This record gives sequence, structure tokens and C-alpha cells, in this order.
Amino acid sequence: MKITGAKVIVCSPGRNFVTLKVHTDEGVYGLGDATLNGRELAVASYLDDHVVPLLVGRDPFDVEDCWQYLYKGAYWRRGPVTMTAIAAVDVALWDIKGKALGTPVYNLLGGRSRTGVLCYGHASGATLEETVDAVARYLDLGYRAVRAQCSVPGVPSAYGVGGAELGYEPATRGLPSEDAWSTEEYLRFVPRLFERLRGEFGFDVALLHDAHHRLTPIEAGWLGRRLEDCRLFWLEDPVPAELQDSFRLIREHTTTPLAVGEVFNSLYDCQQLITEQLIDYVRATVVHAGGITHLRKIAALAEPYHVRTGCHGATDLSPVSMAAALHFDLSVHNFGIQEYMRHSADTDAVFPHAYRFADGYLHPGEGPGLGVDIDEHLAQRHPYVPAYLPVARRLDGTVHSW
Ligand code: GCO
Ligand code: MG
Repeated sequence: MKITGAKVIVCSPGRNFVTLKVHTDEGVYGLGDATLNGRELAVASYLDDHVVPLLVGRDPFDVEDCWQYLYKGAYWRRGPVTMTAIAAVDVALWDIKGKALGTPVYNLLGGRSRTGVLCYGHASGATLEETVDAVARYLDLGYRAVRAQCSVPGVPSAYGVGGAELGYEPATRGLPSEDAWSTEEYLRFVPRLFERLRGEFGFDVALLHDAHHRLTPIEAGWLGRRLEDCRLFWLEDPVPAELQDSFRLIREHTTTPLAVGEVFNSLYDCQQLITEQLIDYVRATVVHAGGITHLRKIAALAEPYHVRTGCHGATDLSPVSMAAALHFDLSVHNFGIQEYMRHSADTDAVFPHAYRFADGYLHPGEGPGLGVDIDEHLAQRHPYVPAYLPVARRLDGTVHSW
């Protein structure tokens, strides 16, 4: 089998997605997601201008060789744009191999390690009571794990609140919006939120929280310790992860489990965090961390250190990424949990897929390959719209991590 060409499809069924469709001489094609939120066209160009010409004539079954060729052959290594582009090719090749062999991708990855993929949904509200109601709604739907975010009194437009019916959509069309931030107000409020949620729902539901890179290590240590009695499943992104040593400082102060890595794009971004056991969950994803091939290596490094996976699964990861994540999650031994934000009806129509939710678990389906497709005709009806993630400023106007 030979690759005959590949097409980059940019569409915006409610939000922007970049999809790579790789064609072969036997008529089988594979899909890969190449969406980098707010920077989509950079990856589309990287693929179109620099990667697609390298694919023609290659054997799509040589997945590892193709990965190494694109990674080492570029000379310029890592970075979100490069690694997202490589991921798109990698995932498309796994899809082709599964389809050609007539088996779901998880069978190519060692088979099933579990019967379903535990996932968590996003509950949020403008007030504490609204957040309580939102968590209740997720429990009614069958979720066993829920991330809770809430507007903080005195902080207009806190991270993680509002948007779609069952989820949260941070990118806005046009130029970036600006959110305000106050660490003091936030730290005063979050313990109240989780004490209330535990009081209301008890300890049978797993509760998660995302601090979205906003704290300093010592602030994060304080928050983690203050939340210990609420037994969070994890506290996510307590600090920006550029300085990995900072996690040691957090660890010295709290036993609240830590999750990090949705912005990571390679094993080298989490090597220290894993081997020094500074985190409990690694959130790297197929789409931003070099595809299934590279994410498996991250999971393999993490396994002996008791670090489990908790892949990013926000709405900016297309259904192609979600499908790929589920095959990975089902097969990898040290899986922890999968984030699952539902896509809009428009997105689901453009990307028909076999995966389904039942009783708090996701299932990738039994069809060959990834079990996801793209309706190109429909995609054309939703052209790209410039959109950006917000920028955060502290109350005095200083730019802060969003
Ligand atoms: C999460 C994330 C997202 C990101 C978004 C950026 O935990 O789901 O923090 O909400 O902010 O995916 O593109
Ligand atoms: Mg996050």
C-alpha cells in the first residue's frame, strides 16, 4: 500500500478544526486531527507546505518510521505546531492500518485493558448554587466524575465558566477577549465550593478542579492542603509547568493529587515530572503530543512511576482526536481518566463517529480503524473563522497566565 496524497481540511462547525485526510492507492483513507486552538492555520500551513509532499509514495503501515522521519527529519524539534502536525499524520496512519486490517485501532495497541473508559464532564456555574445544580445534572446523566468550576465573587469571567450547554468553549471569534483575575479572591472561594459539593453529594463522585496555570507553587501548596479533606480526584495545572521543579515545592505541602500536561507536546516536557514522581496524572493528548505513537511512549515512561494518564479532551480536540484518545485509553495499562466535553450538534454532524457514552464510561466502538469520519461536503458549509483564546489580566491590569 502507498500513500497517494493528503488533504488538509479546515472547517468551523461552531468552532475551528483542522483535519488531515491521508489517501492511499488501495482506496483506504485515514483521518488525523491537527487542531491547535487559536493558532489553527499555522498547523494547516505546516502540513500543506512542508509535510504532505513528504508523504506521497510512503507505505502507510510504517507508522514508527514515518514518525521518526517527520520528527528527526525536520531538524527543528518539538513545539506545539510541529508536534500537532506530526500527530495528525500519525493518527491518520493508525486509522489506515486499522481499516486495512479490518480491526479497531485498540487491537493494534495491545488490545483492551478494560471494558470502558472512565470520563469526566465539566460542571460550572455563575454562582455556587448554579454549580451545585450543574454537578447534579451530570450525575443524572450517569457521570461518575465531574470537574467543577465556578465564577469567583469579585472576579469577572473566571476560567472554566459558561458557554455551551454541557461544556465550556473558551475560544471566541474575532480578537481575544480579556478576563480579569484575582488569586486572593479565588483562594478564598474554592475551598467553600468543594466543601459545599462534598456536603451535597458525598464522596461517591470523583470531583476534579482546574486551576488553569494561575497559581504560584506556594499558593498551590496551600490550596492543595486546604482541599485535602474534600478528597479531589485531582487538582489540575496548579502552576504553569515551564519550571518543573516548582512541583516539588507543591508536593512538599500537599497530598492532593496533581494533574498537568494538556499543553505538553513531547515526552521531554514531562520526563522530570514523571521520573521524580512530582505528578499523579499526565494530561498530554494524542493531538498535541505527537500522536498515538509518541503518547504511548509517554505512558510507558509513566507506568513504573505510578503516574497515570488523564488525556485532555476539551471541545477544541475534534471527534477524530476523541476517537483516537479512546483507543489509546482502552489499551494502555496505566490509564487514569479521560476528559470528555461534548461537541456541538454541528460538530457531530461534520464528524460522524462510533464512540458512545454509557453509565459514566466511553466506548470507542468495534468498527475498523478509529471509527470516525468527516463529511467534507458539510464541512465546506462551515468555513474557517478567526478565533482566539482569552487573555487574563490581574485586577491592576497586569497580564497573567490565562
Ligand atoms: C481543560 C482545558 C481547556 C483549555 C482549552 C484550551 O482542562 O479542558 O484547560 O479548557 O483551556 O482546551 O484550548
Ligand atoms: Mg485544563
